[in-house]
Parts: sequence; C-alpha cells; structure tokens
Amino acid sequence: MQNTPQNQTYDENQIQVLEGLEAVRKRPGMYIGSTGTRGLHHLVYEIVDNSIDEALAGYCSEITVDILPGDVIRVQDNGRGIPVGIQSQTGLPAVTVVFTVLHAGGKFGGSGYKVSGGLHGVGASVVNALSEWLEVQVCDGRHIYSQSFKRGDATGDLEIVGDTDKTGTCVTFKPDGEIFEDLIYDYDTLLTRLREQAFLNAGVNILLTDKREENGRSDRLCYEGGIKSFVEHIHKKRAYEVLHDEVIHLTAVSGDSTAEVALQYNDSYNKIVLSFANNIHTVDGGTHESGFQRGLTKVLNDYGKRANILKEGDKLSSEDVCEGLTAIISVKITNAQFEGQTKAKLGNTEVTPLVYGLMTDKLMTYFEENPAVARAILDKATTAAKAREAAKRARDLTRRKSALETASLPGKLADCSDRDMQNTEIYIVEGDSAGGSAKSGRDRRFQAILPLWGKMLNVEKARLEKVYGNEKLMPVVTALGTGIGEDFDLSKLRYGKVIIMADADVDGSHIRTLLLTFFFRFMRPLISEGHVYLAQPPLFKLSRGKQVRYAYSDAQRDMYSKELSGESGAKVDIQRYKGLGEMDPEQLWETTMNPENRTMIKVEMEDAAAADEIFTILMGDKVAPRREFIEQNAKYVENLDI
Ligand code: TSJ
Repeated sequence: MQNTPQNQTYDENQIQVLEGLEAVRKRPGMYIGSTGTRGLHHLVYEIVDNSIDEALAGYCSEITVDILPGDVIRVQDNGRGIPVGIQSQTGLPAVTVVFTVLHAGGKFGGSGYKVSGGLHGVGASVVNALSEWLEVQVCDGRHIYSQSFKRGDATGDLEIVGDTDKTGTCVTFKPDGEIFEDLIYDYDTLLTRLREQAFLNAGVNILLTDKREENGRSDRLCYEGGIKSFVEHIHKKRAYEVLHDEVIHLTAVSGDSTAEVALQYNDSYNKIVLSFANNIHTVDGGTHESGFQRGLTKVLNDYGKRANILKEGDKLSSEDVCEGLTAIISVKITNAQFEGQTKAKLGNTEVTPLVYGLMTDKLMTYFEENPAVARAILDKATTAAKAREAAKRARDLTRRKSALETASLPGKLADCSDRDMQNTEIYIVEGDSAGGSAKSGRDRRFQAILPLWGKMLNVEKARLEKVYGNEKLMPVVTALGTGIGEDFDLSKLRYGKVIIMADADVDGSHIRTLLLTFFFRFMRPLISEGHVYLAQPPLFKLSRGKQVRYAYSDAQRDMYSKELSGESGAKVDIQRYKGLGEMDPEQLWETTMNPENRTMIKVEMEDAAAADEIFTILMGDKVAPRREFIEQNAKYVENLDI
C-alpha cells in the first residue's frame, strides 16, 4: 500500500498501524487461508518454500523436515544461511527483519532475496506471528547464531551460541494454540505436499521424518525426472494401465517465462490435469490450463486428419481428447496474477499463447517422430468421441422418457416445502432406518431427505450413459435437478446445501467416498461452488441424571466425562453410537440437523480430489496397490474385505 501524507485518511492510518505482526494475529485467515488444519500445515510450507528457493538457486542440497513431539516442526537446510549482517535501514540483523517485519522477505537485501517470481520468502514473519514460540539458528561457516521469539516478538537479540564450519538455516516452531483449532500435524498431508514440491522442482532433495514416536515414518523426496515423475507416480498409485510407455515431456521458454508439460494416457475414462503457476497449485485452472486444453485439441485433430485417422467431418472435442489423460502443467512467470475467490486461478493472458504454442509446436513434432504413440492416443480419443455420441443418444432417450412421466422426482424423496434454494438443504442418507429418523426429525419447511438404497455403480468403470441407468445415483441426479457432465447446470440446483449424512464407520466412509467421487467427476461445480457438506453425527452420548452431552471425538468424550463426573467423581453413562439408526429423530435433529447446534464440514475441492484418488485405489482392478493402500491405512479401513 502506498500512502502519501496528503491523501491519508483516518482509515488508511489505521491500516498502517495494523501492518505489524499484530495484523497477522488479528486476521490469521488473511495470511494463511484458515486457522483449521489447512492453515496449520500451511505454516510448514511457508518455511520450506524458502529452503526450496535456496536449493533452486544452487546453494542447498538437502532439506529436512521433522515433526517433533509436542506439535513442534523443525525445518533445516544446508544453504548459505539467512544473512546475519546489520541492515542499514533498520539497524537490525537481516535475519531478525525476516522474522519480525511483514513481507520482509521480498524487500530485504535488494535483489539478494528476490527469488523466481518474487512470491516466496514472505512467509517467515507470518509463521513467527502465529507461533507460540519460534527459534532460528543460522550457520555461516564460522559461527552459529540463534534468536528466539514468542508470538512474533523477539525475546532477545541475535546471539552467537557456538562455532561451526558448516552453513545453513534451521527453524523450529510450535504453532500457537490460541490461534489454531487443532495442533496435530498429519504426516500424509505434509508428505503429499512436500512430494508435490519435489516433483515441481526437479532435483530438490527433501527428507521428511515423523519423530513423534520411536521408529516413526520417514520419506526421502527427490525426483530427477521432475513433473515427468509426477505423472508416473499418479499412474503407479492408481494402478492405471498406460497406453504408451513414455511420459511425454515438453518445455518452452519465452523471455523470463518458462512452461513445462508432462502427459501420458491410460486406459481409464478419467481426466487428471493438475496445473501450477510458480509452484502454486491452481485448483481452478486459468490461462495456462486453457492454452493446454486448446493446444491439445488442435494437435490431435490436425494430426488425426493428416495421418488419415480422422475422416473428413470427424471432430474431436476437448472432452474426447482428455479421456484417460493425466497431465501436469507447470509455468514459472514473473508477476503472476491469481484470480477468483480462492486466488487459485491464473489470470496472466500472455501464458495462454505460450502454452498453446508449446503444444501445437512441440507435441506435433513429438507425434511426427513417434507415430505409434500418436496412433494409440488418437484411437483412445476417437473411441471416446463415439461413446460421447452414444451417451448423447441415451440421454435424449432418458429425457424424453422422463418428460412423459408426470412425477419425475424420486419416490423416496421427502421434499421440503420452501422452493427457494437459498434456504433449502437436502440430506442424502444411506439406509432406510436412518432415512426414517431423518424424515421424522427434520424441519420439513427447508430440509429434504433422500434415502439411498441398492448397490452403488462403480463410477470408475462407468461412462456417463451408465450413470443414467443407475438406480442408486439417478434419484440423486433428479432430486438435485442440475443434470450431469456436459449438461450440468448449476442454476437448476434445487437445494443450496447438499449434505451427505453417513455413519462414522467404514461403510459410512465408503458411501462418502463414492458420493464425493461421483460429484467430483460428474457435477464438479457443485463442490467448487461450495454446495456440498458432510454432516457430523456425534460418536458418544454422555449422561449423568438429566444432564446430557454429545461428543464428536474421543477427546471431547473425555472432556465431557470429566466435566459431568465433577469433583466427586460421580458415574457418567457413556453410550457409543454405532450408527445413525440408533438415534431417535429428536436426537438426530438436536445433534446433527439443527442449524443452531450442528457442526458440518464443507467439502473443498482438495477433499473431493482425495476421495477420487482413494476411490480409484479401492475400486481398481489391480490387487497390489489396493492391498498396499489398505495396509498403510489399516486403521481407517479396518474391516474392509479384500
Ligand atoms: F525465512 C525462513 F525463515 F523461512 C527460512 C529461510 C527458513 C529456512 C528453513 C531456511 C531459509 C533459508 C534462507 N535458507 N536459505 C536461505 N538463504 C538466504 O536467505 C540467503 C542467503 C544468502 C544470500 C546472498 O545473496 O548471499 C541470499 C539469500 C536469500
């Protein structure tokens, strides 16, 4: 923000005052997205980004990330060490400025700290402000320097605490329990994100270790193949059969910008395209993704015609060329513009022609040099085009049929009376008994209930036309009113909130995964626009006489148990709910459906993408990765048959 004294208003003065680290503690969400689990993990990425930049600059060969006991994180690298020299403007050591001045990273030391894209190195002070305590150690080849902070404030000056011939930086911090709802780090969340960064920055070497218990897990993340390895990893994990052996890898440079694409086709119907700008995952796509999409469609059509694989008049749509495609798009540009509500969509218009040109030029050359690969891909795309035609015919038929039937809403739907989707919600409930309780317990003015029954279609193997015939999914489709796939129309949505209500057990998690996968693949805007929620039924009922508490976790159960038993240690009755069916309608309303009391989880795109991945592994043909997955996740999928 640039303020000149003349136009400074009261408000602007206030903003300036707020620009210290207090601003970060006051509005943490503005700086790290949320104070939930996501924000907690974000702290680690902010720190690690700095070490990755040091590695990309060529000064650091190893980054270690340790999860320590007591919710503590340590990140260490063997780079040059954050400069410790005194800065003339502030009179403070540069490292102190990095941790105490907001956005210091981008500014301090002139070009020295300015990194590719200028996006990184800004987060250390934010992490510091949101940590109960933080300690930084810098080795400069002569001395070990150390400084400590509490909630963003230095508790002492930078001091020499020893001698060394090594160089590097080590930051240890404990996130602040006053800021974050939950302080527990999830190893797999960190692993997934650090691995993604290792793919995006070929050759960077990260060692992640869980030191919270003896013999904790540890993974080394280092991929010389970069995003090519990313595609291989996805295919291996999902056990997809690939249609050509080699991952196609294309790069282009234009001025300060670089674009890089890796792609490979498999025999599934799934499209997995992940795009990144300056190593930031652009979940909502943007100019790089549209350049890719248009370029790919153009090349396949042009090559297909030239090689006489496509006949005159045949045209592959952009959906056809994406069936069974896994692709990573990574661009590195200066002045990246992120748009949209979540700032996860790339807006720089110059990037579209860069990526489009990369595809039409380099992919065309690749096809000319590898005609067998081109042939395999075109066969896949033409089959998809034929299936699309067939699906359209089936769809038209279904539409005509349902137009003839008078009541097209599913018979089991207990609809609500309000017709304004701003107010309404639909509960999708597995099983008739839970459905019955929900129907009696609900507020029928704005809550609709749809019980699901019958066997679920295996979405993995299904093209759209199968969904239209499926007895379990069709009621969901008709109740929501939006249509699916190409026909999806969010403006037709009949309920503002779509709430999945399932038991907190293995079967419940299965149905959640299935439904989320279905929404993710066939009704994606439903998720990206924030309409999908997971109901959170309680796990325990605690009572002592007339006093009743409902607990949604083991920790909460223990807390309420103490509270109810009081000083005298009176007996508290604890009932464990095995399923929604065990609750009577009033209890279900009070604990899970009443907007005044309930807690619900809003499903984010990342959650749905994760469900999609789990789904593939659980439903896939190949036994090996499925067994591996279940072994690794045994505690979550205890009694699943294989
Ligand atoms: F900032 C931080 F605290 F988040 C952090 C920074 C955390 C960790 C674990 C490492 C780092 C970091 C910073 N590692 N390496 C560096 N490098 C520099 O700050 C540095 C050193 C020397 C020069 C130079 O021009 O001589 C430039 C830079 C950017």
